[in-house]
Amino acid sequence: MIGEEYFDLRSKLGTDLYVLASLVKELGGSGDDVHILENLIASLRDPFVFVVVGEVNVGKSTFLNALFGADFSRTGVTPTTDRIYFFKHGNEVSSTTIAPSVEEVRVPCGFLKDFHIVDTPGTNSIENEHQQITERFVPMADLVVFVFSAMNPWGASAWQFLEKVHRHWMRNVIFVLQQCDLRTPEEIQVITDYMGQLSRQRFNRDFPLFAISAKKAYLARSSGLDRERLLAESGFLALEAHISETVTQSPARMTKLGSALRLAQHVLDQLMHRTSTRLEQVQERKHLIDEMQAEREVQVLRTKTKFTAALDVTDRDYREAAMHVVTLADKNFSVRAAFRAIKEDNRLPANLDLRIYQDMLARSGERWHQVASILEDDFKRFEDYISHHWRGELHLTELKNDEGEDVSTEARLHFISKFESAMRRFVLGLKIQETVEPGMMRSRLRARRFPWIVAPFMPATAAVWAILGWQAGLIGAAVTLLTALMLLVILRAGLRHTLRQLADQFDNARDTLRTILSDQATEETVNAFGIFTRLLQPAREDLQHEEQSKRDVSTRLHEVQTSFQKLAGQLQGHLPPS
Ligand SMILES: Nc1nc2c(ncn2[C@@H]2O[C@H](COP(=O)(O)OP(=O)(O)OP(=O)(O)O)[C@@H](O)[C@H]2O)c(=O)[nH]1
Ligand SMILES: [Mg+2]
Repeated sequence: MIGEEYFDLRSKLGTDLYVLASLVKELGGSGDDVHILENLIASLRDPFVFVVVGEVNVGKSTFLNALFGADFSRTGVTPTTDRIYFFKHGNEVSSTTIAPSVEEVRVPCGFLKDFHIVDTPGTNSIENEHQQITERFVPMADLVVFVFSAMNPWGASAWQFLEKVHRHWMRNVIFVLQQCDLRTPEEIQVITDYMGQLSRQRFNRDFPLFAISAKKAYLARSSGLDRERLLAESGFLALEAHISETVTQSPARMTKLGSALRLAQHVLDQLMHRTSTRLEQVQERKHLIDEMQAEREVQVLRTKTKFTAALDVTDRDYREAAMHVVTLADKNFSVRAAFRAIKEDNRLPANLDLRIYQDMLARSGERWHQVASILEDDFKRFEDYISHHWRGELHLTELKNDEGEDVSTEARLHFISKFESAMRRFVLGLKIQETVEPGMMRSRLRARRFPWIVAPFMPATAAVWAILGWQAGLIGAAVTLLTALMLLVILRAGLRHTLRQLADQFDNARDTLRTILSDQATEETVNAFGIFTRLLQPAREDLQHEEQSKRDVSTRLHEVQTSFQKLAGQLQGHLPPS
């Protein structure tokens, strides 16, 4: 293929530019960068322009068809190219007159995407088109092919035409001696020698000259029979090699690739810089969140430690309250009270648990309100710490509840209500009533039985007194008294025992109270500070996600970078010395 090396470089660069542009877009980069890259991609597509000139019927159109292996230009024995044909790529064949005697023809031929071909009528046919060709097409041409026929290479019009070409553009001119199959190699040698001599005389320079047979080349390409031999004989291989070199060595094109690469490299550098800066930021942010999480845990411990004093004081308060209740109970637990209770059936000490609950609230309530305020203050301070470190990126509006109340205040109120219910739970857990009731019932039963046991002794004593005399009567009275006394002692011992049980119960529950309150306070603190985890965790996950995607992008950018370096190396050999 003609210009394979150039097209290979160009297509690699095009792919890299495309990848880079999509990365810029993906990263939401600047529209300018995307625009630059898209323009670069479009500019790479600039096709090569070949202009073919020569006298009528020398085989210009046949030469073009053979060169590109396609029948896109009409050929024939009579003059067929009657105007300037500008061949470009199109999805279907179409033809538009773009200027008097200039026709733009669109043909669905792949190579026309890279090459625009200008086929011209014979220089000896219509004079007024010469100007158009020299002024309009030659300056835009990468290659101007002068075709001569081996049958008559000396037609004056082609040579005259060449004189009209500005010297500047002559460097793009090559000579093609066509239809060489109609002459012997010796004749061709004579002709080419003379053509060289002539061009040196008239233009003071040599033009690259190729003796070819488009007919044979076309046959080789189209039929495939005896392909190698036909192609070798056609002289096309040397010509194609020269054109390839012209294309690949085209300083303008290579410089263009080079500057496209440089511009793209600049965009890439910026993108890489931005990506790595952002990656660093993201990692920093992630680290910061981890630090804040750790700090949050420490803060929870710190806040919890502040409860110890309150727990100690509450323990003391509890002992006092318990003592008070035991004293209170003591009055109800007297023998007299037991006897009084016979009449009034439900004379258990009323609601001892409610009393101790209220007593505890009265003694320690204020202290725990203070603890709740400590929690609120610590929470606010931590909120400040987070806002400060997170520089407003975290949406602390979330730290309001549905009613728009501060979460810290909510935490305080919640703490207080939870403290009260913990107390209630504890007091219920004491099961005072259950401890006291059996003993009370027993003593009441004993009190109730007392008269029934003691009463029969009285008439018995009286009878003994009457029958056996006063001595026996006295003994009977003593027995009665002793029995009554014994019963009272038993009754009192039972009551003491119950009271002791109650006191022990209170004492044993001290640890439970401490545990319940400590657990409750810990739970409230952990819950309150838990909101920061709920706030930080999604942010951390987002960052984690972004970190991963930035790493992926970075890898892809490095791939483009590597490819750019390779391209730069390849281009180096083709760039004109600066
Ligand atoms: N033997 C031989 N004949 C050729 C060769 N190339 C072209 N011809 C013939 O020469 C004639 C003219 O060919 P074209 O390609 O139409 O020539 P042209 O220069 O485009 O002609 P115009 O467009 O009229 O100026 C045709 O009959 C071709 O078959 C060749 O290499 N060898
Ligand atoms: Mg023609």
